[in-house]
Amino acid sequence: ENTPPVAAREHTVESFTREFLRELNFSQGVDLDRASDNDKYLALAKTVRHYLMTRWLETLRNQYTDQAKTVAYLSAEFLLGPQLENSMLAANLDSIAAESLRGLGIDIEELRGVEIEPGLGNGGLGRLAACFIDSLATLNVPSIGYGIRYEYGIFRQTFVDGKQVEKPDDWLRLGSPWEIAHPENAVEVHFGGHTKKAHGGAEGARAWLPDWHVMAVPYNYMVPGYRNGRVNTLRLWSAKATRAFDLQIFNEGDYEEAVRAQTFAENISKVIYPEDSTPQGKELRLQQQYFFVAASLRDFLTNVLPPDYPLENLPNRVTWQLNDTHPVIAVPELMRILIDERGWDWDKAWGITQQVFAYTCHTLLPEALEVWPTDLLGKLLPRHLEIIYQINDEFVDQVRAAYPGDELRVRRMSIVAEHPVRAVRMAHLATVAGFKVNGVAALHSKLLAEKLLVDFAQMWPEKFTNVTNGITPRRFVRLSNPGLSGLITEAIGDGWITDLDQLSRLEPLADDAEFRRRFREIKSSNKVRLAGVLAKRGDIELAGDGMVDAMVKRLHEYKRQSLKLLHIVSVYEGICSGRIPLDSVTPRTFVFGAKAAPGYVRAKETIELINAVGRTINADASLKGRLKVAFPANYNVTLAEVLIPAADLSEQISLAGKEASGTGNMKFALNGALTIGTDDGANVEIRKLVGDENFFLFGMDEPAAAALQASGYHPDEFYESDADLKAALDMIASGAFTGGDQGGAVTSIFADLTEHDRFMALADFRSYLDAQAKVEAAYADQDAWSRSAVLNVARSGFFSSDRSIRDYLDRIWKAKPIDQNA
Ligand code: 26Q
Repeated sequence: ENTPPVAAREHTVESFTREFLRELNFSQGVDLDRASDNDKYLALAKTVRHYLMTRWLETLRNQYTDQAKTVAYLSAEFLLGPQLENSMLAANLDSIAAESLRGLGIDIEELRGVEIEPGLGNGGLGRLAACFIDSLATLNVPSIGYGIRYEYGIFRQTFVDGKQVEKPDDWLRLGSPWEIAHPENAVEVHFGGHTKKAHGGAEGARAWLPDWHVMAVPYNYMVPGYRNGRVNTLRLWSAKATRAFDLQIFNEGDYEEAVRAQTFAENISKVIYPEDSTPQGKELRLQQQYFFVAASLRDFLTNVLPPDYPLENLPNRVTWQLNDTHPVIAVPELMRILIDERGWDWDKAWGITQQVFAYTCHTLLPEALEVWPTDLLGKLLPRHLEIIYQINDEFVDQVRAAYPGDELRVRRMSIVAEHPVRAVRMAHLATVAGFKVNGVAALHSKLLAEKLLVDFAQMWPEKFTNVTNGITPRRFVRLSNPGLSGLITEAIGDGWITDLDQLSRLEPLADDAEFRRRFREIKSSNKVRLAGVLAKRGDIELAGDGMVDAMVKRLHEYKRQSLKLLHIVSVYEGICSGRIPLDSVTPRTFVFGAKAAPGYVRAKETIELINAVGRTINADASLKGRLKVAFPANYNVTLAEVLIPAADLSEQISLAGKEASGTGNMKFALNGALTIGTDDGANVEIRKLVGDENFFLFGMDEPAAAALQASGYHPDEFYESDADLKAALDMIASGAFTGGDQGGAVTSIFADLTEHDRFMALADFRSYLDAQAKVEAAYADQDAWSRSAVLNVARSGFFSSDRSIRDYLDRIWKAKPIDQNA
């Protein structure tokens, strides 16, 4: 390997043990024989943290001297997952720590079980941010992540009678050893009030007289590169009331009111919004966005840049990457700083602003685009609204100049919408201000430029680019699949961990019977590991040594968990009615993992129905255990790490043109699952790379789906004309899974699918069933299946987030890794 194993060089099992015991005694205040698992976990975490700290301080010191361009990744979500193992791996302490603890009679596995993962994200977007900061550090790119330290992460999902019930995620209850608070560096963030003409200052400068403010307290997290000595920073902000909290209306010297005011301020970082598709225009959400963005910009300009840095040169020192529109209020915030605080004129400020922001879009659903009513925006951030209006005035003039007389186009493109209420379209603002706009997979970027943002792409074709998402191979292969990692390393060395294209060297081994046998052996021990975890969580069983067929992702209609359900019901109905001989059915466990947004009724009904079908199938002795449905509650990063390595089949079945990319699809392929999927998002690229013969494609492609939608889609025609589909839907409607109950979720889902079916599950049903038949046939030949699985691994190196980050560097950031040897 070319990178020096930093920690291993400097530390021994003995020194590690000494440090661990010192932490136990002097930080936890307990003796080893009295220590709880939590004490031991915290002592271990702090020991590991110490090792990384030196490197962190070094990285921070270099930040000033290097004068390098920094990538500031602004994201309302970072779905980090458990930290202990990843930190040990990065620091090259994993084997030292294991040996040290073994020597003390401690089971390190037990301690890992104590860790509560920080669930500071909803799903794909938040996890992508976490993968990206891992890759940035590993690639030696000076960078900093900025986000929110939610006191409550994504809710903990429980099931009561098969229905989702949300519980607060009190992830900080035992303290987090991975964060370091810096209250002394707190930043004031202002809200409300009004503006007036500034005395002096530049033309157009205004004074903002806010009427309340909160403190933003930074909490730093270490982001270690993989064994390269770099430790970057993730800075998450927590809201704290000022001691003299001066919200006018609460300022009457009333103690109870004062405490209430404090609570009000601290609510800003209290809880993550669990909606991830149909954003509600809630004031608190806007407060969160401005809160972390204002603090982050201030922090960067005053703490990361050298004192008195000339902001004319800002584009040489930073790109602020906007992770979706959530941080877009940064655009008027920078304008405000430059004009009102630094006295710049408008054109100069806009010239710089347009060079430092780039925007990543993560959706194709128009209803998922953020729009803020100007009433609300003006009340909370009056100066920012003025600036947005002015940006829009100039922009609209530009459109008129480019397309004389095309007022419809002007209306379509305007940053400010007039209907149904006057509101700011954040995606338009981001596109106008950003110097680049990227989608997250090839198809998505194409559709962005041809559909969602077509007017903008016509006006500024050079602004639009693609960066296909990726995942970190450190967490999602090396850590989560030690068996496969060992096999790969034995075959090709361990260079793949930081250079995933090297997996292509496994290709010849797909034809090696012994290699395939060992691959299968690993898959099956990963299933045993999964079965153990599921058993511990409840009475969920796997179907013997059968196929593990997994669909894990947020619950959304466009992702079509309902189509998966129709398949399961159809197989079950076929067995019950004698159409399908039980012996012909491949033993298989359908695994679901999915949280529904608490207010998303249809999604919750779908969960209820999946659980109802699962309960029925799992209890039906006539199936002889050949079919099982496992729906463990609370799918999260921790569970993903045991589930994905055990999967044979990856379900990626969204309606074509709706899933921007998907990243779970990549994790499965890299762990040797075959995909059954539509021609959507990154599936398109996966299929191209792994080959048609190693991928089960089905369903309409995007043009076909768009055409069917446009011609008038009638799901009842599919229901009436396909006997199997009808039988499956009728079985659901009959109450067969709900103890005879034909109301509630049953009626509602049946009616929706047969009457509306917005995402055309019924239209793709037959094709999906045919593809599932091919899956069954292919799985029957285990040797051929494992050949395909190995080829999936060998050909998926492209999906490393290291490659994504290199693409961002080349296409967008124009920043360079620091040359370590320089
Ligand atoms: C916005 C405003 C108010 C409240 C919530 C939100 C909000 C929060 C989260 C909106 C969207 C999200 C998350 C979106 C998301 O996860 N998108 C996914 O991003 C992945 C990474 O690019 C893609 O792979 C997925 O295709 C895409 O669905």
